[in-house]
Amino acid sequence: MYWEPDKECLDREELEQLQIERLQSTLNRVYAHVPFYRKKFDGMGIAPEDIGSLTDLSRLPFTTKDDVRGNYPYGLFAVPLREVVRIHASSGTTGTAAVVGYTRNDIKMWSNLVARVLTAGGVTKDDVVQVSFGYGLFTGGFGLHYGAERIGASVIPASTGNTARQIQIMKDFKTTALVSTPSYAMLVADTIREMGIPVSALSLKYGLFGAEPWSEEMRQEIQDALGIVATDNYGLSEVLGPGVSGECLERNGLHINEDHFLVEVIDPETLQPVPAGQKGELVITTLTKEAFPMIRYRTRDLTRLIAEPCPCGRTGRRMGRVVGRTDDMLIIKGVKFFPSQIESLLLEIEGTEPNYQIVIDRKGAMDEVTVLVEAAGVPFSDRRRESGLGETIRKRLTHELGIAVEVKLVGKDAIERPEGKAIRVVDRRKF
Ligand code: DLL
Repeated sequence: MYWEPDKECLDREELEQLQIERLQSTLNRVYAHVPFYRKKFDGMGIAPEDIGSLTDLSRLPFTTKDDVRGNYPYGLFAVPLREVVRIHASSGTTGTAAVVGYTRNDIKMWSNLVARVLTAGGVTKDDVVQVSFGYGLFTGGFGLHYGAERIGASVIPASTGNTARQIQIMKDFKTTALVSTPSYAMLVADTIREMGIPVSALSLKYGLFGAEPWSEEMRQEIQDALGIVATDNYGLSEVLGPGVSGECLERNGLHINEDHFLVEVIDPETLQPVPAGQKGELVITTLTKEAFPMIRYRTRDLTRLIAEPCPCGRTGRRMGRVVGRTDDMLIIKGVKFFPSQIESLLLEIEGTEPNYQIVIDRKGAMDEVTVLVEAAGVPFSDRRRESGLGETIRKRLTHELGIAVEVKLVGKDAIERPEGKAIRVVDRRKF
């Protein structure tokens, strides 16, 4: 089943023609309305009309997360704010978050692309869709909500938290499709077991999971525990949010909505394209975004393109599941942050050394984060002050990062530094 069959099954030649037309209009748009791009293009001696074919794409400059941050908050918007009807932001503190905007047309397009992903994952207007993503600046909640509503499904905006209540809702409201992070689906499965509710008491059929990496083993586990068909979907705030790509029921790679995004996979060192099928960094150019167009955005996500046609009939090429990052961004329960965010916070708190280690463990279904912090100024005997400091750090980090973390204070030089270089992250999870 398709949401927009004429577009999802477009002949490749027609698709490429559409892509080049849309690329040219996007380039004209950014050149005319975004000084950052105009300066960059001018500096390289490129005018939008020089890009006459898809192979010319490689002549355009890349855009990075730092470029987005450097233009905080609205510097990369290509329309005046009065035309923007929605603003989202990726995680990060003020000044480091990526702020993204959508026009009314962008929201319509976004809803349609998410509707495609949901339809590919089995969802129809007869479904009851429970969206257990955060509603807020994060694109997950609203993005999937609008897509599910677009299909005509009955949408439950459950948001995150209070798992026992979510399960009660799932049971009483007869939820047929769960939309969340894969790790949340694992928690739901565990909690159902603990509550003694048999899966047969639920009406679940489909699970549509994204926003963080997961493995084929995790898919099997979730499918077996919840008795559902689970598909993977991918996206990122800087180019849209969810709706960039998603698996069909074949569950063998994520169909990219190529009529709206141009994708490349490059070697992150040489920045040259890698041969089809080979792993590299995904680079995305938006083709239809009005408020926040993106030219050659380096996602830092590692994946590969799958050129072979899919039995489902969609012609959009597929990407393999995301298998890693080329930077040190951490994803815990779908929340993204960088070790440097912890570092700058510690620098603000008196009595701590900016020497720390982030330990991530997966206990059962959920990730647990413990931050070891060297606290030099605290005599070890002074237990009360010590725990006070630990609590202060815990509260600040939890507040700042948006996820619960544990803090353990350790003595000066307690964190090992092999050859003087600290190991900032110990990730014991297996994907
Ligand atoms: O996570 C958008 C989204 C919401 C996608 C809900 C799917 C479902 P950001 O918060 O900007 O946006 O984070 C984007 O998350 O660059 C990847 O590193 C990671 N990511 C997203 N989807 C997947 C996935 C949303 N299916 C970053 N598999 C991306 C692995 C994913 N990683």
